[in-house]
Amino acid sequence: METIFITGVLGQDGAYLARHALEKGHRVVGGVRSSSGANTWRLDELGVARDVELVDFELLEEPNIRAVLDAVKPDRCFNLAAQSLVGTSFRQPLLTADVDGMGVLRLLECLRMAGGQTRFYQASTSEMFGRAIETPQRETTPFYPRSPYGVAKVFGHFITRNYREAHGMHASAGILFNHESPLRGAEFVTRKVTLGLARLRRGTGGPLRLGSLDARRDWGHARDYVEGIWQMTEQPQGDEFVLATGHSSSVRDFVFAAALCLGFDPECRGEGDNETIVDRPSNTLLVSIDTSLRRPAEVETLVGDASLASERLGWRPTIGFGALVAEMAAADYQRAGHVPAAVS
Ligand code: NAP
Ligand code: F7E
Repeated sequence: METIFITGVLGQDGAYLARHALEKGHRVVGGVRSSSGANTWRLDELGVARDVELVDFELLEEPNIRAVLDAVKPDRCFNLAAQSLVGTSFRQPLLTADVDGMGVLRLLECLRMAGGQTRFYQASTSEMFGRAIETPQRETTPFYPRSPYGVAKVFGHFITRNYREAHGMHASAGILFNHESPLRGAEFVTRKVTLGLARLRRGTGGPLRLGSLDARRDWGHARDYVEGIWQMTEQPQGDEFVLATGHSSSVRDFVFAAALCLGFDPECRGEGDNETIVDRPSNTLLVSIDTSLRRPAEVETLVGDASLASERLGWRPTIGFGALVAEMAAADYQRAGHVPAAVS
């Protein structure tokens, strides 16, 4: 039995990864910010809340990191904690840089000072490719981040590589493309859509406002992606791997798929910023455009090539776009029937 330490354990990936590690028979300790309320709804939904040991953890606070590592003595440390909202990073760029960039260095340095034997995983992101220089994006594609979030993550990525090369640490970085699930935060577009349309279907919410329908993403399922994350830390040495499905879909495609799952018959009307999506039979407005929700710089389209992960880790996504959307829509339809405060 190993001791697995997961920062950001209350987030989407943290919850799935905690369950994955528990199923493998390990002790799981999760870092939480009691200052933000430590809401365990995701661990509760997965039925593992009582099996994960929670410790107060803040990436901005080096003495706290040191004390936690000293007490926990992890065999593996998965750094999933981050200010992960791309839009927010434009409004809070310094905080984002401190948590998502310097926070990684603080953690790595504390691990090094503690002996450097802990296997480390850093949550890197396809947002580092930003205005992508080649398609599909792979491990060797140059980075061109388009947000403070992306820029901070590039620092986290390279400092992880540096600690591997300079200090011989077993340090890996997964360049993960968007991965979603019923446990996704409601601020992200996929969950915003499934939750919004489910409430509309239940008659408990109004039409959705989205920044645009054109952006394209490579959307996979978080359950698949935590298996790839785990595999990276099982390798003889640390390395960097892209995890992606290889297929991209637009926000419009996502809205259509979710609307169909929820029994609507969606149709586009109008063009550009006046485009709307309506339910044809009832003439109900489902989605309109709100340009104030757009970001100062946008990542238009991303699609990844996970060949290296397939070759070396034996990793392949098993849940396709249609099944992902159906699972999210069904979960939110259930929730919209009794709207729990935690996901509202
Ligand atoms: P998430 O749901 O937003 O979870 C992030 C977690 O980090 C939250 O539990 C949050 O705690 C915690 N956190 C934030 N600031 C912190 C700080 N200063 N100190 C300690 N903890 C802090 O994110 P996710 O979707 O699970 O993603 C996990 C990681 O993968 C993130 O690093 C994200 O940037 C990265 N990533 C995600 C995707 C994706 O598509 N999901 C793709 C590529 C990379 P609270 O609960 O207290 O707010
Ligand atoms: O946006 C567009 C938006 O916020 C997806 C994070 O997990 O994945 C996530 O970042 C696209 C963007 O995710 C709305 O502008 C349109 O083009 O769901 P999102 P993201 O920005 O791709 C990466 C890989 C991460 O690493 C991040 O941590 O959808 N979009 N209208 C909208 N997005 C939102 N949130 N809300 C809208 O109304």
